[in-house]
Amino acid sequence: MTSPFTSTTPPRIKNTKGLHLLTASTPNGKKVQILLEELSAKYGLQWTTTLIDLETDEQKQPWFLALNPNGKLGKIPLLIDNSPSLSSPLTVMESSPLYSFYLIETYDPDHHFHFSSSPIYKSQLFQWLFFWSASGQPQQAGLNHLKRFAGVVDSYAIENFKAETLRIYNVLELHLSNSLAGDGVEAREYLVGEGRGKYSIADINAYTWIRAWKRMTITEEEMGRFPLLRRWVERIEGRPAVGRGVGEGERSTG
Ligand SMILES: N[C@@H](CCC(=O)N[C@@H](CS)C(=O)NCC(=O)O)C(=O)O
Repeated sequence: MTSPFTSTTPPRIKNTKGLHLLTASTPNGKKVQILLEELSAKYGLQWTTTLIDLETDEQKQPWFLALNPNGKLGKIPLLIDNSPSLSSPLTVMESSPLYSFYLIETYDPDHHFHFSSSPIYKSQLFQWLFFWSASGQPQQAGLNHLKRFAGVVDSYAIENFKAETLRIYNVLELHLSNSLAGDGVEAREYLVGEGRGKYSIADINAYTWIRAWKRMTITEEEMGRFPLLRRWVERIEGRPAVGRGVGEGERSTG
């Protein structure tokens, strides 16, 4: 592998040894920040971050595009692993595979935030990860963009994105209720795992988006239809690593 750095890559990024996350204060950035905080709490994992200014299109600068395998599409989050064990710095794009395959496989050997011993739970983990990333995230992101940033009002598109986002919330509510598992079965606390479930990357992946429901124009009345989902948000919010992970600003551990 050749180095992804160019002569204009900022020194803070180029010279960092170990893990360095290029991020911004968005749900996709924060889902990776949360996992790094969780891994730090469990294993003492260390990393640094650089905040990318999306308003000035810093992610479209040639030095950034050279780092991102997604060619001309400058997007955060982007992780650089410049650990001594690698022959040259490795870049990883796309928030959900970034942490589900790379960070988890490499830095969570004890499976605190995933499932490896059971093919059933491993399969369920990927079902809920992909369900959110492929079905929930694009709808909520579309709603957010059209309602808050598009500059034109397209009521049909907005209603469509909102209806689909709420439909996905309803699927999550039904899943958390465990009602399909039979009478008398307790509601789930987390999306995947035995019984009431175990906190995992499937939860983090959806949480950073769903926690922002109000900002993303979902009303109290609409959210009132999903009491279990609201409690799930509060439960995850209560984790100290989550509180640190959703914080603003550059971060450096160790
Ligand atoms: N599917 C990607 C989406 C990444 C994405 O859309 N990132 C946004 C911020 S959350 C971004 O970088 N926007 C800047 C741009 O599109 O120029 C992921 O999950 O990582």
